[in-house]
Amino acid sequence: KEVTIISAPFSAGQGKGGVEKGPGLLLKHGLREDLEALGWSVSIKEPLKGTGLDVPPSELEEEFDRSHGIAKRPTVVAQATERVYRAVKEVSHQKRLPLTIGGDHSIGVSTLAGFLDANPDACVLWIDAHADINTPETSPSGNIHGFPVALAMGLSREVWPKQFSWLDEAKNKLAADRIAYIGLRDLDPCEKKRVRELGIAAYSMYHVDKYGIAKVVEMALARINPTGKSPVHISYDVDALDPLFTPATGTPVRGGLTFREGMYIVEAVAETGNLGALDIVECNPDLASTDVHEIDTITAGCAIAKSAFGETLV
Ligand code: DIR
Ligand code: MN
Ligand code: MN
Ligand code: MN
Repeated sequence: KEVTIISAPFSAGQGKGGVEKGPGLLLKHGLREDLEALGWSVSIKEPLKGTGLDVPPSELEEEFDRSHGIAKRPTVVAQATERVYRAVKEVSHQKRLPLTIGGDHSIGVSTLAGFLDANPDACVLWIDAHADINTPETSPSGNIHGFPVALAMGLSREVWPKQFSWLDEAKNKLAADRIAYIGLRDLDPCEKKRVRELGIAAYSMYHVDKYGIAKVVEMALARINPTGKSPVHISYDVDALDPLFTPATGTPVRGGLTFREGMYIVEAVAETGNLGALDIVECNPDLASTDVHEIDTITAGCAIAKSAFGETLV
C-alpha cells in the first residue's frame, strides 16, 4: 500500500484561472493524512515546481498556434504534460500507485500514457460529464483539457501541435476497447461521432438513470476488463458530479451524478482490489461563489480519494 501523490497545479489546458490551486487545497484539506489513516504510505512529487508553469493561463503567454488548427497554449501545455507524464511513468514503474491531482484535465494524457507505459494491460474508467476526445480539427474551444483521451489514443496524429512530439515516445497507446466513460452528458458533435465509430463503452447519465450506478459500473468493467485481472486507472473529473456537489469547477453541467453515485464508482473499484492509478482534476476554488461551494468541491475531491483508497462506510 504505497501511493505517490503527483501534484499537477496546472491550468493552461483551459482558460479559467484558479484550477492551478486545486492540489494545494486538496492537501490543505488533509488528503495526505486521510490516506495515511487508511494505512497507505504516502510520498509527494511536484513535477511542475520551479517551472513557472503553475500559474493562471492569463499569466502565461496567450499563444495560439494556427499552423496546427486550433489548440490554445500548445507549448506550455506540452511542457507541463510531458513533465507530469515522466513523473507518473516513474512512479508506475516503481509499483507505487500514482494519485495525480490537478489542475485541469489536460494532464490526463500524462497519466494515461505514463501508467500504460508500466502497465500495458491497463484499462481506464473516465468519469466525466465530457468525453475529452477532441483533437485540434474537431475542438470547438481549442482547450487542450478537451483532448487527453484522443492524444493518448494517438488519434489524428498528423494535426497535433508539434510540441506534443514527446508523446511519440510513449510506447503504449490507449486502445478503444480499454476505456469506458461514466457520467457523460455534454459531448461535442464530433466527439459523439468519434465515440460511436470507435465503439467505446460510453455510459451517459441516461444509462445511470436507466440501470442504476451499480449495474453501470459492472457493465463498464466487464467491457474493459473481461478477465478481471487488469489494473484499473480511474481518471475522475469532478464535473462528473452534479454541480450541486462540485459547483467550483470550470465547465459545470447540470444533471450529473449524485454524491453517492460518484462515491459508489470508486468504492466498487476499491472492492475489486484492482485500482492501479487515480486522477482527481478540475477543482477550481476561484469559481466558487461562496466559501461553502469551495469547501464542498474540495472535500468532494478528498472523498473520491478516500473511497478509492479503501474507506468504507461501516
Ligand atoms: C468541450 C468541453 N468538449 C471542449 N470539455 C471539457 O472544450 O472540448 N472537458 N470541459 O472537461
Ligand atoms: Mn469535464
Ligand atoms: Mn475532463
Ligand atoms: Mn472541464
